[in-house]
Amino acid sequence: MTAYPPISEQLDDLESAREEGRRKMDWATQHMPILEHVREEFVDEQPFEGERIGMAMHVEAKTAILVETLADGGAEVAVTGCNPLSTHDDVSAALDTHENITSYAKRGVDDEEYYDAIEAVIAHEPTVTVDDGMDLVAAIHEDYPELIDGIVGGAEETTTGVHRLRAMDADGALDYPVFAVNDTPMKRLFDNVHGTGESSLASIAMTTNLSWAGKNVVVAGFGYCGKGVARKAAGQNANVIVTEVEPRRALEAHMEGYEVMPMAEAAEVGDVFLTTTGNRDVVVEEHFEVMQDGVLLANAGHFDIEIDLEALDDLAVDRYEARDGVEAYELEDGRRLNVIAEGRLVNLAAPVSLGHPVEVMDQSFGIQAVCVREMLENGDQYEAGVHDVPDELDTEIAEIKLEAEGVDFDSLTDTQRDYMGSWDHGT
Ligand code: RBV
Repeated sequence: MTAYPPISEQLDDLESAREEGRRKMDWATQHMPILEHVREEFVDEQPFEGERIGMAMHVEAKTAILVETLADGGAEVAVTGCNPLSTHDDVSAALDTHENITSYAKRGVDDEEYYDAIEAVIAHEPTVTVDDGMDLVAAIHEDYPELIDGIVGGAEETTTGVHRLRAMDADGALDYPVFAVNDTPMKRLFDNVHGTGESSLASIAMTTNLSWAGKNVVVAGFGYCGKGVARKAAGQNANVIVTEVEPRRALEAHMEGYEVMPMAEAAEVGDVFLTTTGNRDVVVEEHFEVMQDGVLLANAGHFDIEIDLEALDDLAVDRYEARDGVEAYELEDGRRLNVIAEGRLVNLAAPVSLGHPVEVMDQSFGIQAVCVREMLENGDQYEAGVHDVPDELDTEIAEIKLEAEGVDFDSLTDTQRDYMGSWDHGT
């Protein structure tokens, strides 16, 4: 195995990086009541004593609070990034001061360093994995299958990761149990919708200093993320156009009042293109050929495969950095197509990006934390494969959040509960 160094051995001004990273984490934690609640429980009960948790996630302030929460529960945690551009080095360095945590995450790594860092995490021989995008699970299965016997289970954060895991499971190739954290209501309805919507639009606005008002914003894909982006863009007075391949989703977008059309048509009229499909080749050469001068191209899906940048590069006669985080591709006829954050997920990978808002990540990471607890308490009840998160864990997190927000809500009476459970009542 490689001897890839932790972040603390890679930075020049380590002390000030750690200080700044800690400051970001202090801010985040003030707005993360769920993790604070869970952390108190973990500190008291030490549920992870003797366990080793391997993580590949977007290492910034909110993720750092999850990492610390797990470490404070007694685990030894090794963490790295899940995207070459989303790490905040200062936060990574601050994490690396914790006696139970080793952080290998660094911003701007190339492919080789990215995978070396994943291997460095694997070298800790994790008993639990926490992934965002499934790169850790994939690397363990492909290159270190001998470790699988020692792994109790894992948890996966995002749509793309769960999609990959389900494909792996269908092939009979997934050899330990993994919770599909992404698929819970507490994740999907908030993180995917509000989180992606708000943070993608905010990152694009901050990166370009341009307005949404009056723009034709083309949203590719009307899943949970696309719905959020479309709704927030409409809320900023954009004219939203949706492209879809699934008839019911296309109809849903239509009934929500958005324009729905094929990408070939949208390409001609769009001012901003934002992909959220999780699939490859969504915006390709035939679309570049008809786009207007000055369009913005950005991706909010997990991987940088939705916009065909190779084809765009082939078409371009010139390429230059128009602003921090904006690469202009100039075509033969003089049109400039502006790609934001190298087509990587824009809410985390642009230089100014901060990821999803703190409040939604508190929810997502609250579920991650109780999933790790569940896996270690009851791992023997879960066979190899993808598992839905038990609903009572999801409701537990919702209740903690509602209490923190001071929101009261009703509960069923016994009569109502009986009624809902019976079938012999008609007109
Ligand atoms: N995401 N993490 C952040 N730490 O700031 N922002 C978004 C953060 C997660 C989100 O849960 C989504 O499913 C995943 O990133 C996509 O890689």
